[in-house]
Amino acid sequence: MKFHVMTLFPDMVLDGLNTSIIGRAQNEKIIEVEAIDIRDYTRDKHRHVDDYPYGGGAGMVMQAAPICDCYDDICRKLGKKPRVIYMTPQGKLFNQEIAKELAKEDDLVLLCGHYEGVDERALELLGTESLSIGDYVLTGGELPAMVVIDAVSRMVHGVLTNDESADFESFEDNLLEYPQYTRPEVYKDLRVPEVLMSGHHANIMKWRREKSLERTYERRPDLLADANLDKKDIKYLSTIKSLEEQNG
Ligand code: 4F9
Repeated sequence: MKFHVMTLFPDMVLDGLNTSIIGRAQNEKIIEVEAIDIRDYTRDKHRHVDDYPYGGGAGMVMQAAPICDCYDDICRKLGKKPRVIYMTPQGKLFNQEIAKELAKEDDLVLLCGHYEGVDERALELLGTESLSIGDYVLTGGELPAMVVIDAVSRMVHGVLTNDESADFESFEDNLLEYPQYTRPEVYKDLRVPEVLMSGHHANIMKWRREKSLERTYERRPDLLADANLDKKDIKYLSTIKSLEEQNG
């Protein structure tokens, strides 16, 4: 899978994705990240990519032409028109389900804005979809694009090794991850939970499931509405709830 990132700061994007698992996946050619400098597509002799907003107001707006020309060049080289995703707080909230869905694409274009935004006509002409990574404003779309690339890449077959497998993780059943422990057995008087030392696989699985349910209930109860729960899970949750009611 190839990501084509349209940005004013190509080094920021490349530098942030060349380490660890995503760096390895690029070395192994399982994924590719290309960062294209929108400034290379300006026809202005001063290489301007932004201008004052019509109607007045603070800040600058990225012009449509360099963005559209940049996208046309990507399409010409690929011989097709890949989906374009514009990173904006006004977009649909990114989540694991969207990451999985995007991982099916062969090519994906990510548009990173700066300043006060992008001329609306560029978004219209490119038929962009919009994604937000959360309700906050950043200085540009590069970090959100990197977040999306990371989350999508790890859903691409071959990016994670067996050890790193995506199966038993947070959000798989729409539940939070259970707590993890490693050596030593006692650290600053804190013991590893006994069941994890027992070697009893079925008990360990049961304990982990219950911890996941407990955590999700306490920290992210909103997730439970869409969680994959069986009868035992529902029963366990109801015992947590009644314990809570008893203790006030
Ligand atoms: C994009 C914030 C996506 C959150 C882009 C400034 C952004 C953002 N999610 N903030 N430019």
